[in-house]
This record gives sequence, C-alpha cells and structure tokens, in this order.
Amino acid sequence: MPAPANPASPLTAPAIINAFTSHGLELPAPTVFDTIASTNDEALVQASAGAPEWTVVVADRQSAGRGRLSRSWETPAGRGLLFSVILRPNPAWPAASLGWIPLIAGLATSRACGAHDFACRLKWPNDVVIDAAAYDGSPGPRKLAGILAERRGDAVVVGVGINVAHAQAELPIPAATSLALEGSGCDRAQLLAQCLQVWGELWNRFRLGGGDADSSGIRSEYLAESLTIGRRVRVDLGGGAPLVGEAVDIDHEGRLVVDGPFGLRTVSAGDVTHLRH
Ligand code: BT5
Repeated sequence: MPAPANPASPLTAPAIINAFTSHGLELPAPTVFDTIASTNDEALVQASAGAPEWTVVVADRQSAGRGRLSRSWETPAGRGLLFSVILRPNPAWPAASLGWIPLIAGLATSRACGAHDFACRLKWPNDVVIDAAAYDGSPGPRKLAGILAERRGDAVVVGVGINVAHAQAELPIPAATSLALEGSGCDRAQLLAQCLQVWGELWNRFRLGGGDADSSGIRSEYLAESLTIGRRVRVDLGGGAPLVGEAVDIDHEGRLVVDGPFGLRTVSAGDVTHLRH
C-alpha cells in the first residue's frame, strides 16, 4: 500500500523557495519532482547541460533511488528528504580534494539534522548515524541518512537521502532510523534549506582553503564528529578478505586509515562495520 502524502511537510517548489528565502539562500531555482527515478540521474543530466553550481534537484519519491555500488535507496513517498546538488570544484584543486566532497556533504547533513536536538555522528565514509549505544544503550549505529557522490566531467553531483518521517516498518533495514523515530518532527523544505546553508558555509571555507581539508579546518572538525575513529572496525573491500583493525585516522584525501596486524592500511572505498571488541 503506498504511503500517504505528507501535507505537514510539503516538498513543493513554492515551499522550498520560501525556505531558501527564509534562510537567506540565493540559489538557482530548484527542480522539484513528485516522482523521479533518481535525483542523482537528473542532476547528472543537468550538470552535463551546464547547470550552475548549487543547482538542486528534489523529489518526494524515487522509483530507482541509488546507493553506492549499485545498491538501492528506498523511501516511501512523503517520508524522506531526497535531493541532489551540483558542485563544480575548481579544476586547479589537488586531486586529494575530491575525496573530501562527499565527506563535507555528510558533515553538513549531520549538523543540519543535529540541529533537531539529538546527537548525529558520522560513520565513514559519509553515513549520518545516531550513536545508539551512547543514546539509549542499544547496539550499533542507526543510519539516518546516506550520501552518493558521482563525477560528471568537471562537476560532482552529490545526492543526499535523509529519513524524516518514516515509521520503523517503512525502513528497509532494522539498523535504520528517521528523525520522527528519534522524536523530532520536521518540515522537509526547512531541513533542505538548513542542509544547504551549513553545506554552503563549509564549501566556502573549503574553497577559500584551495580545496584543502586541513587548511580549511574541515578535516579536524570531521574527525571530531566521526563515530568510526578510535573504534575497532571491519572493512569489507568488495572482494577478498576484510580488514579488521582500529580506525585511527582519515587522511588528507578523505581515506580511512586502519591499524592492524598488517600495519597501517589506507582505504578509499569500502563498507565499515563497527565491532564491539
Ligand atoms: C548510501 O549508499 O547510503 C547512499 C544513499 C544516497 C541516496 C540519495 S537519495 C537522493 C540521491 N538520489 C539517489 O538515487 N541517491 C541519492 P550505501 O552506503 O551504499 O547504502 C545503501 C544501503 O543502505 C542499502 O543497501 C540498504 O541496506 C540501506 N538503505 C536503503 N535505503 C535506506 C534508508 N532509507 N535508510 C537507511 N538505510 C537504507
């Protein structure tokens, strides 16, 4: 049975433009869909056609929402905040800066969601999670939002999916949560504007720092909000034996550094599980 619409949290172009205005955001007009296959796919097309930086594509529902590595992102209509942003990093920036683009999006999403009164943390690379063990003693982090960054020429499209109004039964995995389940009601258009405001501030600092996560101060801020660093982790690399060790750092390229019997290993992509011991 399809989920009902969410009139308490309209995700229409007028509601979004009002929210942009109330947050002082001067952005290109967003493209807003009731249903689309994937906001990332649409933003990639718009990026190829020359759409400017901070063009935003928003949908109430995706019929083929994508995660990393061909996985899916599932959200019933009216429940999530699903959007993609076109960024145009300076081609003169060092290659290392590209790795930080999705991490910056995660930091911004975490801070915007965290403004709704509970502690969000970051699980490398860029899952926004609730630290369940610290929050209510239940095991494992609960995933609130996911991020998918994809390059198209000089542009990077960053897609963000945030669980806003889902009941537990509407989430595809038990280790997921929503703002509503954590006790926070929220208007999706306002949350979108909050995300873009925080993200824009971080992006400006990154830009002024020449795309350097260290000199912009972003790396140290990300590390402080990381739930992964200092933990024993298993990293599945998509083939072969997983790495098991302690997550000790995120380097200047945004890669995870794991310390184990193998010495220090640097991982640029993989799935992390936080281990208890
Ligand atoms: C992600 O991938 O977490 C990136 C998700 C990005 C989604 C946004 S929505 C707007 C934009 N347009 C798109 O098409 N995509 C982006 P990954 O780390 O691979 O996690 C995917 C896994 O998360 C799935 O295999 C499920 O296990 C789980 N999952 C799927 N839907 C979820 C949800 N709503 N909440 C929590 N977990 C979910």
